[in-house]
Amino acid sequence: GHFSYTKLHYEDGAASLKQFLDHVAAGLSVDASKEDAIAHPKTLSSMYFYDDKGSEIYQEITRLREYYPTRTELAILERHGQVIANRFLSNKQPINLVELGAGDGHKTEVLLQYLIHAGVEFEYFPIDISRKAIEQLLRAKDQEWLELGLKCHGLVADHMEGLRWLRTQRPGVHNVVLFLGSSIGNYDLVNAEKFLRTLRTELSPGDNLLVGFDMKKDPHILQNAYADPHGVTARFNLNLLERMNRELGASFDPDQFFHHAFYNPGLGSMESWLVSKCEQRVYIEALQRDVMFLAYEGVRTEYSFKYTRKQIKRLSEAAGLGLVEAFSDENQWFTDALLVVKG
Ligand code: AVI
Repeated sequence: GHFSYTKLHYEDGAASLKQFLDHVAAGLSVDASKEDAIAHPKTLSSMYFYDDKGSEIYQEITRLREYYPTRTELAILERHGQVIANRFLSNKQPINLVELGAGDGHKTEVLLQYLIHAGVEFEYFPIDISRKAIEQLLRAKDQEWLELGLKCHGLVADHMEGLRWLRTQRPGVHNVVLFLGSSIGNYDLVNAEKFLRTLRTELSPGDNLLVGFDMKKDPHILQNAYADPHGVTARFNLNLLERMNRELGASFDPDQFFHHAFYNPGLGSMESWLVSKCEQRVYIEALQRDVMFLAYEGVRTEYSFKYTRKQIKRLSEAAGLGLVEAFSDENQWFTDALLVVKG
Protein backbone atom coordinates (compact mmCIF):
# COMPACT_ATOMS: atom_id res chain seq x y z
CA GLY A 1 0.00 0.00 0.00
CA HIS A 2 0.98 3.64 -0.44
CA PHE A 3 -0.54 5.08 2.68
CA SER A 4 1.05 4.77 6.05
CA TYR A 5 -0.31 4.73 9.54
CA THR A 6 1.04 5.31 13.02
CA LYS A 7 0.05 3.11 15.89
CA LEU A 8 -0.20 5.05 19.15
CA HIS A 9 -2.61 2.76 20.86
CA TYR A 10 -1.18 -0.37 22.33
CA GLU A 11 -3.90 -2.97 21.92
CA ASP A 12 -3.83 -4.91 25.16
CA GLY A 13 -6.22 -7.83 24.70
CA ALA A 14 -6.14 -8.83 28.36
CA ALA A 15 -6.92 -5.31 29.60
CA SER A 16 -9.82 -4.80 27.23
CA LEU A 17 -11.25 -8.23 28.09
CA LYS A 18 -11.05 -7.33 31.77
CA GLN A 19 -12.82 -4.05 31.05
CA PHE A 20 -15.59 -5.88 29.18
CA LEU A 21 -15.92 -8.38 32.03
CA ASP A 22 -16.17 -5.65 34.68
CA HIS A 23 -18.75 -3.84 32.57
CA VAL A 24 -20.86 -6.99 32.19
CA ALA A 25 -20.54 -7.80 35.90
CA ALA A 26 -21.79 -4.33 36.84
CA GLY A 27 -24.50 -4.11 34.17
CA LEU A 28 -26.08 -7.51 34.73
CA SER A 29 -25.83 -7.63 38.53
CA VAL A 30 -29.28 -6.09 39.02
CA ASP A 31 -31.73 -8.49 40.61
CA ALA A 32 -35.08 -7.80 38.99
CA SER A 33 -37.01 -9.32 41.88
CA LYS A 34 -35.84 -6.40 44.06
CA GLU A 35 -37.67 -3.07 44.36
CA ASP A 36 -35.06 -0.74 42.84
CA ALA A 37 -34.83 -2.77 39.64
CA ILE A 38 -37.65 -0.68 38.16
CA ALA A 39 -35.57 2.50 38.26
CA HIS A 40 -32.33 0.63 37.53
CA PRO A 41 -32.75 -2.13 35.00
CA LYS A 42 -29.94 -4.32 33.71
CA THR A 43 -27.85 -2.41 31.17
CA LEU A 44 -24.95 -2.92 28.81
CA SER A 45 -23.23 -0.18 26.82
CA SER A 46 -23.69 0.05 23.07
CA MET A 47 -19.92 0.59 22.76
CA TYR A 48 -19.58 -3.19 23.08
CA PHE A 49 -21.66 -3.81 19.93
CA TYR A 50 -18.63 -3.18 17.77
CA ASP A 51 -16.51 -6.29 17.75
CA ASP A 52 -15.57 -7.56 14.25
CA LYS A 53 -18.92 -9.33 13.84
CA GLY A 54 -20.91 -6.37 15.18
CA SER A 55 -19.08 -3.87 12.96
CA GLU A 56 -19.89 -6.05 9.98
CA ILE A 57 -23.60 -6.16 10.89
CA TYR A 58 -23.58 -2.39 11.44
CA GLN A 59 -22.27 -1.91 7.89
CA GLU A 60 -25.23 -4.04 6.76
CA ILE A 61 -27.60 -1.76 8.71
CA THR A 62 -26.23 1.34 6.99
CA ARG A 63 -27.26 -0.16 3.64
CA LEU A 64 -30.88 -0.85 4.70
CA ARG A 65 -33.58 1.21 3.04
CA GLU A 66 -35.23 1.69 6.45
CA TYR A 67 -32.03 2.99 8.07
CA TYR A 68 -32.13 6.54 6.69
CA PRO A 69 -29.27 8.23 8.65
CA THR A 70 -26.33 7.05 6.53
CA ARG A 71 -27.73 7.85 3.11
CA THR A 72 -29.29 11.09 4.38
CA GLU A 73 -25.94 12.31 5.68
CA LEU A 74 -24.36 11.29 2.39
CA ALA A 75 -26.96 13.42 0.58
CA ILE A 76 -26.19 16.37 2.90
CA LEU A 77 -22.49 16.17 2.08
CA GLU A 78 -23.31 15.96 -1.63
CA ARG A 79 -25.67 18.92 -1.37
CA HIS A 80 -23.54 21.20 0.81
CA GLY A 81 -20.01 19.90 0.21
CA GLN A 82 -19.17 22.85 -2.02
CA VAL A 83 -20.20 25.40 0.60
CA ILE A 84 -18.37 23.51 3.33
CA ALA A 85 -15.22 23.32 1.20
CA ASN A 86 -15.38 27.02 0.39
CA ARG A 87 -15.55 27.88 4.07
CA PHE A 88 -12.27 26.08 4.62
CA LEU A 89 -10.75 27.62 1.52
CA SER A 90 -11.52 31.13 2.73
CA ASN A 91 -9.39 30.45 5.80
CA LYS A 92 -6.45 30.25 3.37
CA GLN A 93 -4.35 27.97 5.50
CA PRO A 94 -3.42 24.30 5.30
CA ILE A 95 -5.65 21.93 7.21
CA ASN A 96 -5.46 18.70 9.15
CA LEU A 97 -8.68 16.93 8.22
CA VAL A 98 -9.11 14.60 11.17
CA GLU A 99 -11.77 11.92 11.19
CA LEU A 100 -12.88 10.20 14.39
CA GLY A 101 -14.16 6.67 13.69
CA ALA A 102 -13.91 6.70 9.92
CA GLY A 103 -15.93 3.54 9.22
CA ASP A 104 -15.69 2.49 5.57
CA GLY A 105 -14.89 6.07 4.55
CA HIS A 106 -17.67 6.21 1.99
CA LYS A 107 -19.29 9.43 3.23
CA THR A 108 -16.00 11.16 3.80
CA GLU A 109 -15.07 10.42 0.20
CA VAL A 110 -17.63 12.96 -0.97
CA LEU A 111 -16.22 15.68 1.24
CA LEU A 112 -12.65 14.84 0.22
CA GLN A 113 -13.60 15.28 -3.43
CA TYR A 114 -15.09 18.71 -2.79
CA LEU A 115 -12.06 19.84 -0.79
CA ILE A 116 -9.66 18.70 -3.50
CA HIS A 117 -11.65 20.37 -6.27
CA ALA A 118 -11.93 23.60 -4.30
CA GLY A 119 -8.14 23.62 -3.98
CA VAL A 120 -8.06 23.35 -0.20
CA GLU A 121 -4.61 22.35 0.98
CA PHE A 122 -5.07 19.52 3.47
CA GLU A 123 -3.89 16.18 4.75
CA TYR A 124 -6.32 13.52 5.89
CA PHE A 125 -5.87 11.78 9.26
CA PRO A 126 -8.43 9.05 9.97
CA ILE A 127 -8.27 7.99 13.64
CA ASP A 128 -9.62 4.70 14.91
CA ILE A 129 -8.89 2.62 17.99
CA SER A 130 -9.02 -0.52 15.82
CA ARG A 131 -5.94 -1.32 13.76
CA LYS A 132 -8.09 -3.53 11.56
CA ALA A 133 -10.43 -0.62 10.75
CA ILE A 134 -7.55 1.67 9.72
CA GLU A 135 -5.87 -1.03 7.65
CA GLN A 136 -9.10 -1.85 5.86
CA LEU A 137 -9.83 1.79 5.13
CA LEU A 138 -6.35 2.44 3.74
CA ARG A 139 -6.35 -0.76 1.70
CA ALA A 140 -9.75 -0.04 0.16
CA LYS A 141 -8.99 3.56 -0.75
CA ASP A 142 -5.30 3.35 -1.57
CA GLN A 143 -5.42 3.51 -5.35
CA GLU A 144 -8.32 5.94 -5.55
CA TRP A 145 -6.76 8.44 -3.16
CA LEU A 146 -3.38 8.18 -4.79
CA GLU A 147 -4.95 9.19 -8.10
CA LEU A 148 -6.60 12.16 -6.42
CA GLY A 149 -3.24 13.26 -5.04
CA LEU A 150 -4.50 13.00 -1.51
CA LYS A 151 -2.12 12.92 1.43
CA CYS A 152 -3.36 10.54 4.07
CA HIS A 153 -1.96 9.20 7.30
CA GLY A 154 -3.91 6.81 9.51
CA LEU A 155 -3.74 6.84 13.29
CA VAL A 156 -4.45 3.77 15.37
CA ALA A 157 -5.29 5.62 18.53
CA ASP A 158 -7.83 6.73 21.04
CA HIS A 159 -9.53 9.91 19.71
CA MET A 160 -7.87 12.20 22.22
CA GLU A 161 -4.47 10.46 21.91
CA GLY A 162 -4.64 10.98 18.16
CA LEU A 163 -5.42 14.69 18.48
CA ARG A 164 -2.62 15.16 21.00
CA TRP A 165 -0.18 13.44 18.59
CA LEU A 166 -1.25 15.77 15.77
CA ARG A 167 -0.65 18.79 17.95
CA THR A 168 2.97 17.76 18.50
CA GLN A 169 3.57 16.56 14.92
CA ARG A 170 1.86 19.42 13.11
CA PRO A 171 1.83 22.33 15.55
CA GLY A 172 -0.15 25.36 14.56
CA VAL A 173 -1.95 23.65 11.68
CA HIS A 174 -5.67 24.38 11.55
CA ASN A 175 -7.70 21.30 12.54
CA VAL A 176 -11.03 20.29 11.07
CA VAL A 177 -12.43 17.34 13.03
CA LEU A 178 -15.11 15.12 11.49
CA PHE A 179 -17.38 13.20 13.83
CA LEU A 180 -20.02 11.98 11.42
CA GLY A 181 -22.84 9.46 11.50
CA SER A 182 -24.68 10.59 14.67
CA SER A 183 -22.38 8.61 16.95
CA ILE A 184 -22.74 11.52 19.36
CA GLY A 185 -26.36 10.37 19.80
CA ASN A 186 -25.16 7.20 21.50
CA TYR A 187 -24.01 9.37 24.44
CA ASP A 188 -26.64 10.66 26.81
CA LEU A 189 -26.86 14.47 26.98
CA VAL A 190 -24.46 14.84 29.91
CA ASN A 191 -21.81 12.66 28.28
CA ALA A 192 -22.27 14.24 24.85
CA GLU A 193 -21.39 17.59 26.41
CA LYS A 194 -18.48 16.05 28.30
CA PHE A 195 -17.19 14.47 25.08
CA LEU A 196 -17.32 17.76 23.15
CA ARG A 197 -15.70 19.63 26.00
CA THR A 198 -12.83 17.12 26.18
CA LEU A 199 -12.45 17.34 22.41
CA ARG A 200 -12.26 21.11 22.68
CA THR A 201 -9.38 20.96 25.17
CA GLU A 202 -7.34 19.07 22.55
CA LEU A 203 -8.02 21.76 19.93
CA SER A 204 -7.15 25.45 19.49
CA PRO A 205 -9.36 28.52 19.09
CA GLY A 206 -10.56 28.72 15.50
CA ASP A 207 -10.38 24.95 14.88
CA ASN A 208 -13.53 23.46 13.40
CA LEU A 209 -15.67 20.39 13.96
CA LEU A 210 -18.27 18.85 11.67
CA VAL A 211 -20.59 16.75 13.82
CA GLY A 212 -23.47 14.57 12.61
CA PHE A 213 -26.76 14.75 14.54
CA ASP A 214 -29.88 12.71 13.90
CA MET A 215 -32.93 14.94 14.21
CA LYS A 216 -36.23 14.45 16.05
CA LYS A 217 -38.88 13.13 13.66
CA ASP A 218 -42.04 11.02 13.44
CA PRO A 219 -41.38 8.07 15.77
CA HIS A 220 -42.76 5.67 13.16
CA ILE A 221 -39.81 6.46 10.92
CA LEU A 222 -37.43 5.92 13.83
CA GLN A 223 -39.17 2.69 14.76
CA ASN A 224 -38.75 1.34 11.24
CA ALA A 225 -35.08 2.27 11.20
CA TYR A 226 -34.21 0.72 14.57
CA ALA A 227 -36.50 -2.31 14.39
CA ASP A 228 -36.12 -3.05 10.69
CA PRO A 229 -38.45 -5.71 9.22
CA HIS A 230 -35.46 -7.69 7.89
CA GLY A 231 -34.21 -8.36 11.40
CA VAL A 232 -30.74 -6.98 10.74
CA THR A 233 -30.84 -4.62 13.74
CA ALA A 234 -32.14 -7.52 15.86
CA ARG A 235 -29.08 -9.55 14.85
CA PHE A 236 -26.90 -6.53 15.66
CA ASN A 237 -28.34 -6.29 19.17
CA LEU A 238 -28.35 -10.06 19.82
CA ASN A 239 -24.70 -10.25 18.76
CA LEU A 240 -23.90 -8.73 22.15
CA LEU A 241 -25.11 -11.97 23.77
CA GLU A 242 -23.00 -14.00 21.36
CA ARG A 243 -20.01 -11.79 22.10
CA MET A 244 -20.39 -12.61 25.81
CA ASN A 245 -20.58 -16.30 24.87
CA ARG A 246 -17.42 -16.01 22.74
CA GLU A 247 -15.32 -13.86 25.04
CA LEU A 248 -16.62 -14.54 28.55
CA GLY A 249 -17.71 -18.16 28.19
CA ALA A 250 -21.34 -17.20 28.81
CA SER A 251 -24.20 -19.57 27.98
CA PHE A 252 -26.74 -17.18 26.44
CA ASP A 253 -29.23 -18.75 24.04
CA PRO A 254 -29.97 -15.82 21.67
CA ASP A 255 -33.25 -17.51 20.68
CA GLN A 256 -34.45 -16.95 24.24
CA PHE A 257 -34.19 -13.15 23.88
CA PHE A 258 -35.69 -10.66 21.47
CA HIS A 259 -34.71 -7.22 20.19
CA HIS A 260 -37.03 -4.43 21.34
CA ALA A 261 -36.53 -0.86 20.12
CA PHE A 262 -38.77 2.13 20.74
CA TYR A 263 -38.73 5.91 20.87
CA ASN A 264 -38.85 7.49 24.32
CA PRO A 265 -40.32 10.97 23.72
CA GLY A 266 -39.57 11.98 27.30
CA LEU A 267 -35.85 11.54 26.73
CA GLY A 268 -35.93 12.29 23.02
CA SER A 269 -34.09 9.05 22.43
CA MET A 270 -34.42 5.69 20.74
CA GLU A 271 -33.78 2.87 23.16
CA SER A 272 -32.74 -0.67 22.25
CA TRP A 273 -33.35 -3.48 24.67
CA LEU A 274 -32.77 -7.22 24.79
CA VAL A 275 -35.82 -8.83 26.39
CA SER A 276 -35.82 -12.28 27.95
CA LYS A 277 -38.59 -14.49 26.52
CA CYS A 278 -38.85 -16.55 29.70
CA GLU A 279 -37.55 -16.90 33.22
CA GLN A 280 -34.02 -18.19 32.81
CA ARG A 281 -30.62 -18.57 34.37
CA VAL A 282 -27.46 -17.90 32.35
CA TYR A 283 -24.02 -19.02 33.50
CA ILE A 284 -21.08 -16.70 32.85
CA GLU A 285 -17.90 -18.68 33.18
CA ALA A 286 -15.51 -15.70 33.43
CA LEU A 287 -17.60 -14.44 36.38
CA GLN A 288 -18.11 -17.91 37.81
CA ARG A 289 -21.73 -17.12 38.44
CA ASP A 290 -25.29 -17.28 37.18
CA VAL A 291 -27.33 -14.30 36.05
CA MET A 292 -31.10 -14.57 36.52
CA PHE A 293 -33.68 -13.18 34.12
CA LEU A 294 -37.40 -12.93 34.82
CA ALA A 295 -39.82 -13.49 31.95
CA TYR A 296 -39.90 -10.27 29.85
CA GLU A 297 -37.17 -8.66 31.86
CA GLY A 298 -35.06 -6.31 29.70
CA VAL A 299 -31.44 -5.28 29.35
CA ARG A 300 -31.06 -1.77 27.91
CA THR A 301 -28.25 -1.90 25.37
CA GLU A 302 -28.45 1.42 23.52
CA TYR A 303 -29.56 5.02 23.53
CA SER A 304 -29.71 6.92 20.28
CA PHE A 305 -30.59 10.53 21.07
CA LYS A 306 -32.38 12.70 18.53
CA TYR A 307 -31.85 16.44 18.42
CA THR A 308 -33.48 19.72 17.44
CA ARG A 309 -31.57 22.68 16.01
CA LYS A 310 -31.99 24.45 19.32
CA GLN A 311 -30.54 21.52 21.24
CA ILE A 312 -27.55 21.32 18.90
CA LYS A 313 -26.86 25.00 19.51
CA ARG A 314 -27.33 24.68 23.26
CA LEU A 315 -25.12 21.59 23.50
CA SER A 316 -22.37 23.20 21.42
CA GLU A 317 -22.36 26.37 23.46
CA ALA A 318 -22.36 24.49 26.74
CA ALA A 319 -19.18 22.79 25.49
CA GLY A 320 -17.51 26.10 24.55
CA LEU A 321 -18.14 25.72 20.83
CA GLY A 322 -19.92 28.06 18.46
CA LEU A 323 -22.44 26.83 15.89
CA VAL A 324 -21.23 28.31 12.58
CA GLU A 325 -23.76 26.69 10.28
CA ALA A 326 -26.12 23.73 10.29
CA PHE A 327 -26.38 21.70 7.08
CA SER A 328 -29.50 19.57 6.65
CA ASP A 329 -31.35 17.54 4.05
CA GLU A 330 -34.61 18.83 2.65
CA ASN A 331 -36.69 16.83 5.18
CA GLN A 332 -34.54 18.01 8.11
CA TRP A 333 -34.00 14.40 9.12
CA PHE A 334 -30.31 14.81 9.76
CA THR A 335 -27.87 17.66 10.39
CA ASP A 336 -24.15 18.08 10.00
CA ALA A 337 -23.28 20.94 12.32
CA LEU A 338 -20.19 23.01 11.59
CA LEU A 339 -18.77 24.13 14.93
CA VAL A 340 -15.87 26.37 15.88
CA VAL A 341 -13.69 26.35 18.98
CA LYS A 342 -14.25 29.70 20.67
CA GLY A 343 -11.29 31.79 21.77
C1 AVI B 1 -23.52 4.03 15.35
N1 AVI B 1 -24.79 4.67 15.74
C2 AVI B 1 -24.79 6.06 15.29
C3 AVI B 1 -25.98 3.93 15.26
C4 AVI B 1 -27.27 4.69 15.68
O1 AVI B 1 -28.08 4.95 14.81
O2 AVI B 1 -27.40 5.03 16.86
C5 AVI B 1 -26.03 2.52 15.79
C6 AVI B 1 -27.29 1.77 15.46
N2 AVI B 1 -28.09 1.18 16.33
C7 AVI B 1 -29.10 0.61 15.72
N3 AVI B 1 -29.01 0.86 14.45
C8 AVI B 1 -27.88 1.58 14.25
